[in-house]
Amino acid sequence: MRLRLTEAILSDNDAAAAANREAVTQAGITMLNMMGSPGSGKTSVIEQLVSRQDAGGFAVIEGDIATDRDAARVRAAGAPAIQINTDGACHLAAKQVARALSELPLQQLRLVLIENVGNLVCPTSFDLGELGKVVVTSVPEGDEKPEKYPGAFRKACAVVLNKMDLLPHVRFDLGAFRASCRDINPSAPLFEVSCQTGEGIEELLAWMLSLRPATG
Ligand SMILES: Nc1nc2c(ncn2[C@@H]2O[C@H](COP(=O)(O)OP(=O)(O)OP(=O)(O)O)[C@@H](O)[C@H]2O)c(=O)[nH]1
Ligand SMILES: [Mg+2]
Repeated sequence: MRLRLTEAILSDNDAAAAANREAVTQAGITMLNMMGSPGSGKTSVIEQLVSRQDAGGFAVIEGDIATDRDAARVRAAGAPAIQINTDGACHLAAKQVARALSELPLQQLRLVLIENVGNLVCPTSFDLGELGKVVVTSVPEGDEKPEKYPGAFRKACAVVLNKMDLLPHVRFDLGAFRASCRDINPSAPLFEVSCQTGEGIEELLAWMLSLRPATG
């Protein structure tokens, strides 16, 4: 019974995700789903990306359990942002993203970033209609995260390792982290960045802008 309910929820979500994918693809938009633990730096990375975009055409969909703090940060950095509050749910659902997309001027956009609820497990199972999922993890979380949360890393189209500025201060084996990422998901590029120093952000931005909606 429980299994059937889970399947029904996922298939309902998949239908809404397919409609989202169709809408953004038609509009020529690349939509990425950023997921990672609370505090890994998802909003900080988005702020950095937004503040470096010259041509415009960015929008952000913010998912949080409560508050609109992250959307306010993104707007202050220079991009429109729609906040979704999940009221306790540990991940965004495709229907929530559909509502947010309906509030955005899709024809004027080229990149939509979704910040999922801070969580390295639940968002992995829910398609939102994105081109790909980007895992954001950070140096103080530890180098073993790819091995401990393989589902998230396996499904990712890219991995962002944030807070590289903290490397001299934290026990973190960068070689081991790189090797785990390669083992678990050899095709996902790894971006080593710092929102404190700006290291790696230009490369991440260039990669995102190089993606084409239909190639997913
Ligand atoms: N030293 C350092 N601190 C960072 C960096 N990026 C983010 N932080 C700090 O990490 C904390 C969490 O950053 P957020 O961007 O709010 O993290 P988040 O993943 O969006 O968090 P949730 O939305 O709660 O899941 C903040 O205090 C940031 O200033 C970085 O590159 N280096
Ligand atoms: Mg955030």
